[in-house]
Amino acid sequence: VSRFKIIESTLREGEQFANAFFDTETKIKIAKALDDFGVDYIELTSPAASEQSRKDCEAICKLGLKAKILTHIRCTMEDARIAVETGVDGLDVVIGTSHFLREFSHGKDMAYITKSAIEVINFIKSKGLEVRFSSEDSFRSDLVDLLSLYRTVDRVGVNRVGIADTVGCASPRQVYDLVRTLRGVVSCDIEIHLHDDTGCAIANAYCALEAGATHIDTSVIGIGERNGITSLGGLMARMIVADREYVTKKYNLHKLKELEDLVAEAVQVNTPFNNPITGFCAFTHKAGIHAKAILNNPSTYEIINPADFGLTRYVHFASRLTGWNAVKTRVGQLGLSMTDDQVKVVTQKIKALADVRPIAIDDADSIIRTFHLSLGGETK
Ligand code: HCA
Ligand code: CU
Repeated sequence: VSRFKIIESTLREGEQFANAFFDTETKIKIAKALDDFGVDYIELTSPAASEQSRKDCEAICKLGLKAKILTHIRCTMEDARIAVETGVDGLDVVIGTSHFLREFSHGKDMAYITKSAIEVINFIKSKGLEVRFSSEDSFRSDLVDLLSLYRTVDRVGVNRVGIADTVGCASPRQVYDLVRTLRGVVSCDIEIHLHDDTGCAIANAYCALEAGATHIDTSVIGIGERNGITSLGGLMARMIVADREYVTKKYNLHKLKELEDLVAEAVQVNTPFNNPITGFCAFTHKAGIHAKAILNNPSTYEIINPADFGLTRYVHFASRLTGWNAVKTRVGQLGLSMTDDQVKVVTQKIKALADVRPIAIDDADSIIRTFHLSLGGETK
C-alpha cells in the first residue's frame, strides 16, 4: 500500500475545473510548488489543446524540476506527434472504452481502439519516452474487452496502464475488484484516476493501492471536471495514517498549506471547512471532554499530528461546551494564575454568557481577566 507514486494533475485535470484559467506564470508557480512538495510526476494539459498550452508545456519542461513531466493526450498519432516534441518525460494516453464513449463520443469499436493503441504506444516508445495507456470510463466498460486491451498493451510494453473512474460512479469495493483483477493480467504498473461525484475519491484511491495499484492521480484541493478528483491533501491524510514513515520522508508536508492556498487563490475558491488537514477547524477541539483529553494526550482525539504538516492544534474554550481544563490552559496562556477552584468558577461564568449568545475568544478572555482582577490579592 505504501510504495505509491503521485501523478499530480492540477495542471491537466485541474485546468478542467470550472473556475480554472492558468496563465503561464501561474502554471510555472504551481509546477514549482508541486515540485517542492515532492510529487513524483506533474501532468500537463495536452499540447494539442491549444498553441499556448503547447508553449506552456515546453516552458515547464525547461524548468529542470525533479518531478517527471508528463502530458496527457488522446490516443491518436496526431496528438502523439505534437507531444513527443515538447520535451516531456512521458505521455499519458487515454481513450474512451465504455459504450457511452464509443457510441456518443469518438464512435470507434474495440478493434480500432486496440490497433491505434498499439501504433501510438510503439511510436512513443521509439522516441524513448515513458508511456501510460488508460481507458476512460473504465468502470462502465465491458470487463472482457478491457482486460484483453490491457493485456495487449502490456505485451507491447507500456510502463503503466491506467484505470479511470471518469464519472465517479465506482464504490471502494468495485475499485478493489477491478484493480485486483487487472493486477493478475498485466505485469506493468497500474495507475488510477478517480472522480469524486459520490464522495469516494480518497477511499477509492486507498482501495486501489490495497489491490495493487502503484500510481494515484491527484489534484490540489481536488479540482477538476465537475466536483473534481482525489485531492492531494486528502490522499496525504489517508496515507500518513497508513504509513507515517514513508509519507513524512518522501513528501514535504509542511508545504501543503501553502500549495493549497496558491491553487485556491488561482481558481478563486476557499479551502472547504472540512478539508482534510487544512480545513480551518481540522485540528480544533471543542467539547470540554475532548479538550481535557487532548490536553493530556493529543492522540486521544487526533489520528494525525498537525505538527507533521507544520500546523498547530487549537483547543476551543469560548463556548458553552467548554470545560475547566480548557479554560485553565487559557488562563495559563494569558499569563494569569488561579487555583483550580477559581478556574471552575470562571468557567461557569464563560458558560453562562455563552448560553445567551455566541461568544468570541475576546469575550471569554475578558471574563477571565475581569474575574482575575476581582480576586484582588491574587497576583500573576
Ligand atoms: C476526462 C479524461 C480523464 C482521463 C483520466 C486519465 C477521465 O477528462 O474525461 O487519463 O487518467 O476522467 O477519464 O480525466
Ligand atoms: Cu478525469
